[in-house]
Amino acid sequence: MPSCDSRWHFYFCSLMSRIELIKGDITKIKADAIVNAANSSLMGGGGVDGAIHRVGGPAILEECRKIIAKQGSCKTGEAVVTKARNLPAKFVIHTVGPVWYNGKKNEAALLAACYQNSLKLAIKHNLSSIAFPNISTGLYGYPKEEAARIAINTVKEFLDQNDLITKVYFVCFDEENCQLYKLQIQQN
Ligand code: AR6
Repeated sequence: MPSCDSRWHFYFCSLMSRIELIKGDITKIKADAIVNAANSSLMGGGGVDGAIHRVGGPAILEECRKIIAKQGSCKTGEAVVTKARNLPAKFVIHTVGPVWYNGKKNEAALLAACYQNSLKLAIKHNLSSIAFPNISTGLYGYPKEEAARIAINTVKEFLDQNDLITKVYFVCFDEENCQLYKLQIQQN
């Protein structure tokens, strides 16, 4: 199996040229928005959530606090937006992935909703590039191969019907996810 380069580009048909796979740290990505794999409290945590708040600075948490005060918790599958503060991106879209319960709690639809709602929010804010981490595949325990399939198919379907998003980056932190995404993208 070929190994992942640090930055891996895929250019296939015109649709796939809008999708790019990157191996690395999402906090370094200069997109209009990066997506955070948050929890319903939006009060930060470990994994990519911890990294985004650490690099972005405390103003992101402050903005999250205001959102929660206004609307209550962010439910699984939903998404909200804050500024990205000290990050190179312009905005952070915080979405809450499903915890994996052996597929018994509607996890697949909830995971797809994370990608759909994040993309919808990007369009609502006139953003044209967005970077996703591998939502739910860390602490929340979603099987990585299935999560990659859902992520790619959901994004592809969305891009098919929306021209406003010109670039979607899938940012894989670990080699296993990177290989899985590579295979899935090649199969499309
Ligand atoms: N850049 C990109 N991807 C990353 C980074 C990074 N800097 N760090 C980790 N990942 P996780 P979840 C990958 O656990 O499963 C938090 O505590 C990681 O390798 O961050 O949705 C929240 O507050 C994995 O593939 O998110 C929630 O409580 C992927 O990001 C909970 O974890 C997701 O792993 C959410 O769990």
